[in-house]
Amino acid sequence: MLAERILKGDVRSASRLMRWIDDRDPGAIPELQALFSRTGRARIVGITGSPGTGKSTLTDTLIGAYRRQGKTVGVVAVDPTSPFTGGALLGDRIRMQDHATDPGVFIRSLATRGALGGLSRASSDVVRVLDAMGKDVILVETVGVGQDEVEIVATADVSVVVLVPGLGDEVQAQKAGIMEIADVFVVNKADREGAERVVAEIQSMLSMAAHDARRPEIVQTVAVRDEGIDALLLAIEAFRGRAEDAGLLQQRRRAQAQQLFLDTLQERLMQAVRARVLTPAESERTIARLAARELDPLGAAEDVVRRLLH
Ligand SMILES: Nc1nc2c(ncn2[C@@H]2O[C@H](COP(=O)(O)OP(=O)(O)O)[C@@H](O)[C@H]2O)c(=O)[nH]1
Ligand SMILES: [Mg+2]
Repeated sequence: MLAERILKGDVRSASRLMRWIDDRDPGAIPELQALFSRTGRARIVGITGSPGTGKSTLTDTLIGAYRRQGKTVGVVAVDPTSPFTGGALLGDRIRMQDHATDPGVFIRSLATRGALGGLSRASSDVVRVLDAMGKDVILVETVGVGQDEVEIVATADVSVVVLVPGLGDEVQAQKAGIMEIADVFVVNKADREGAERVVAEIQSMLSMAAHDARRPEIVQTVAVRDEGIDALLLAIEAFRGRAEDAGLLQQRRRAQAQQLFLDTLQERLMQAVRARVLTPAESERTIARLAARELDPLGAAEDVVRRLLH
């Protein structure tokens, strides 16, 4: 099994399993099962924000900072804007080349060929492989756009949201989705005009929020010059400490376990349905009858459930 070799530190087996995960190859399932009991140790940090805000540059500098602390690092870079080639990540790969020969660092890009919802699933599966490999810290870089990304970020212990000056009403625009999940705000490109204004906007948004362990810190960085990275590390650690004390971390891990269980159950049930009841031909027939209004969706679903149970 790949899992055994991965647990012994074999990097090529890990790469192989990650490729299976990315391709949604069912061979990955028993391997992930075998690894599961060896996961749950790593600290998972999500980094999200609009394209071009400097997430990869920040990730790169964070890798360096954690390595200086003697920690091993895993990275998952998710880019859904590039479903065909994964080519958008080429720049990231080149940039992170410095770490490519460091055995304490493992970087994986996800091309995310999977179907809807497959993205967050694949990402959390790859995180689990890195965790089982014994990486101390796992950085997950995602573009903050859709529901998938919100779900990916929900698998992290700490979520860092990256904003930059000069994108107009950045804070307002992002408010609906990704802003609520921020544990730490980074205002990157602080070398540019307007960083203070972005900080003020975040502050005014936060003044309406509760003053508890959840209240995020705001850190200004210039990722290209490695400035503010120590402050960012401190903010990440401080949040983790507060979250642990307030029971938030345990609560999150429980929610993640619940999500993982329910997602897996759903997937498994659909497999069983397709294998036993809803063959492709049967599915076609049902859909045609629905389209012709000879059948209603609930009735059709009830029929499938009844036949699955008998
Ligand atoms: N001026 C400035 N440019 C930056 C900074 N951080 C990143 N960049 C540049 O912004 C561009 C996008 O960075 P990248 O890390 O690829 O962003 P991503 O799409 O969020 O991963 C690159 O050209 C970086 O060199 C910064 O702090 N200041
Ligand atoms: Mg990037």
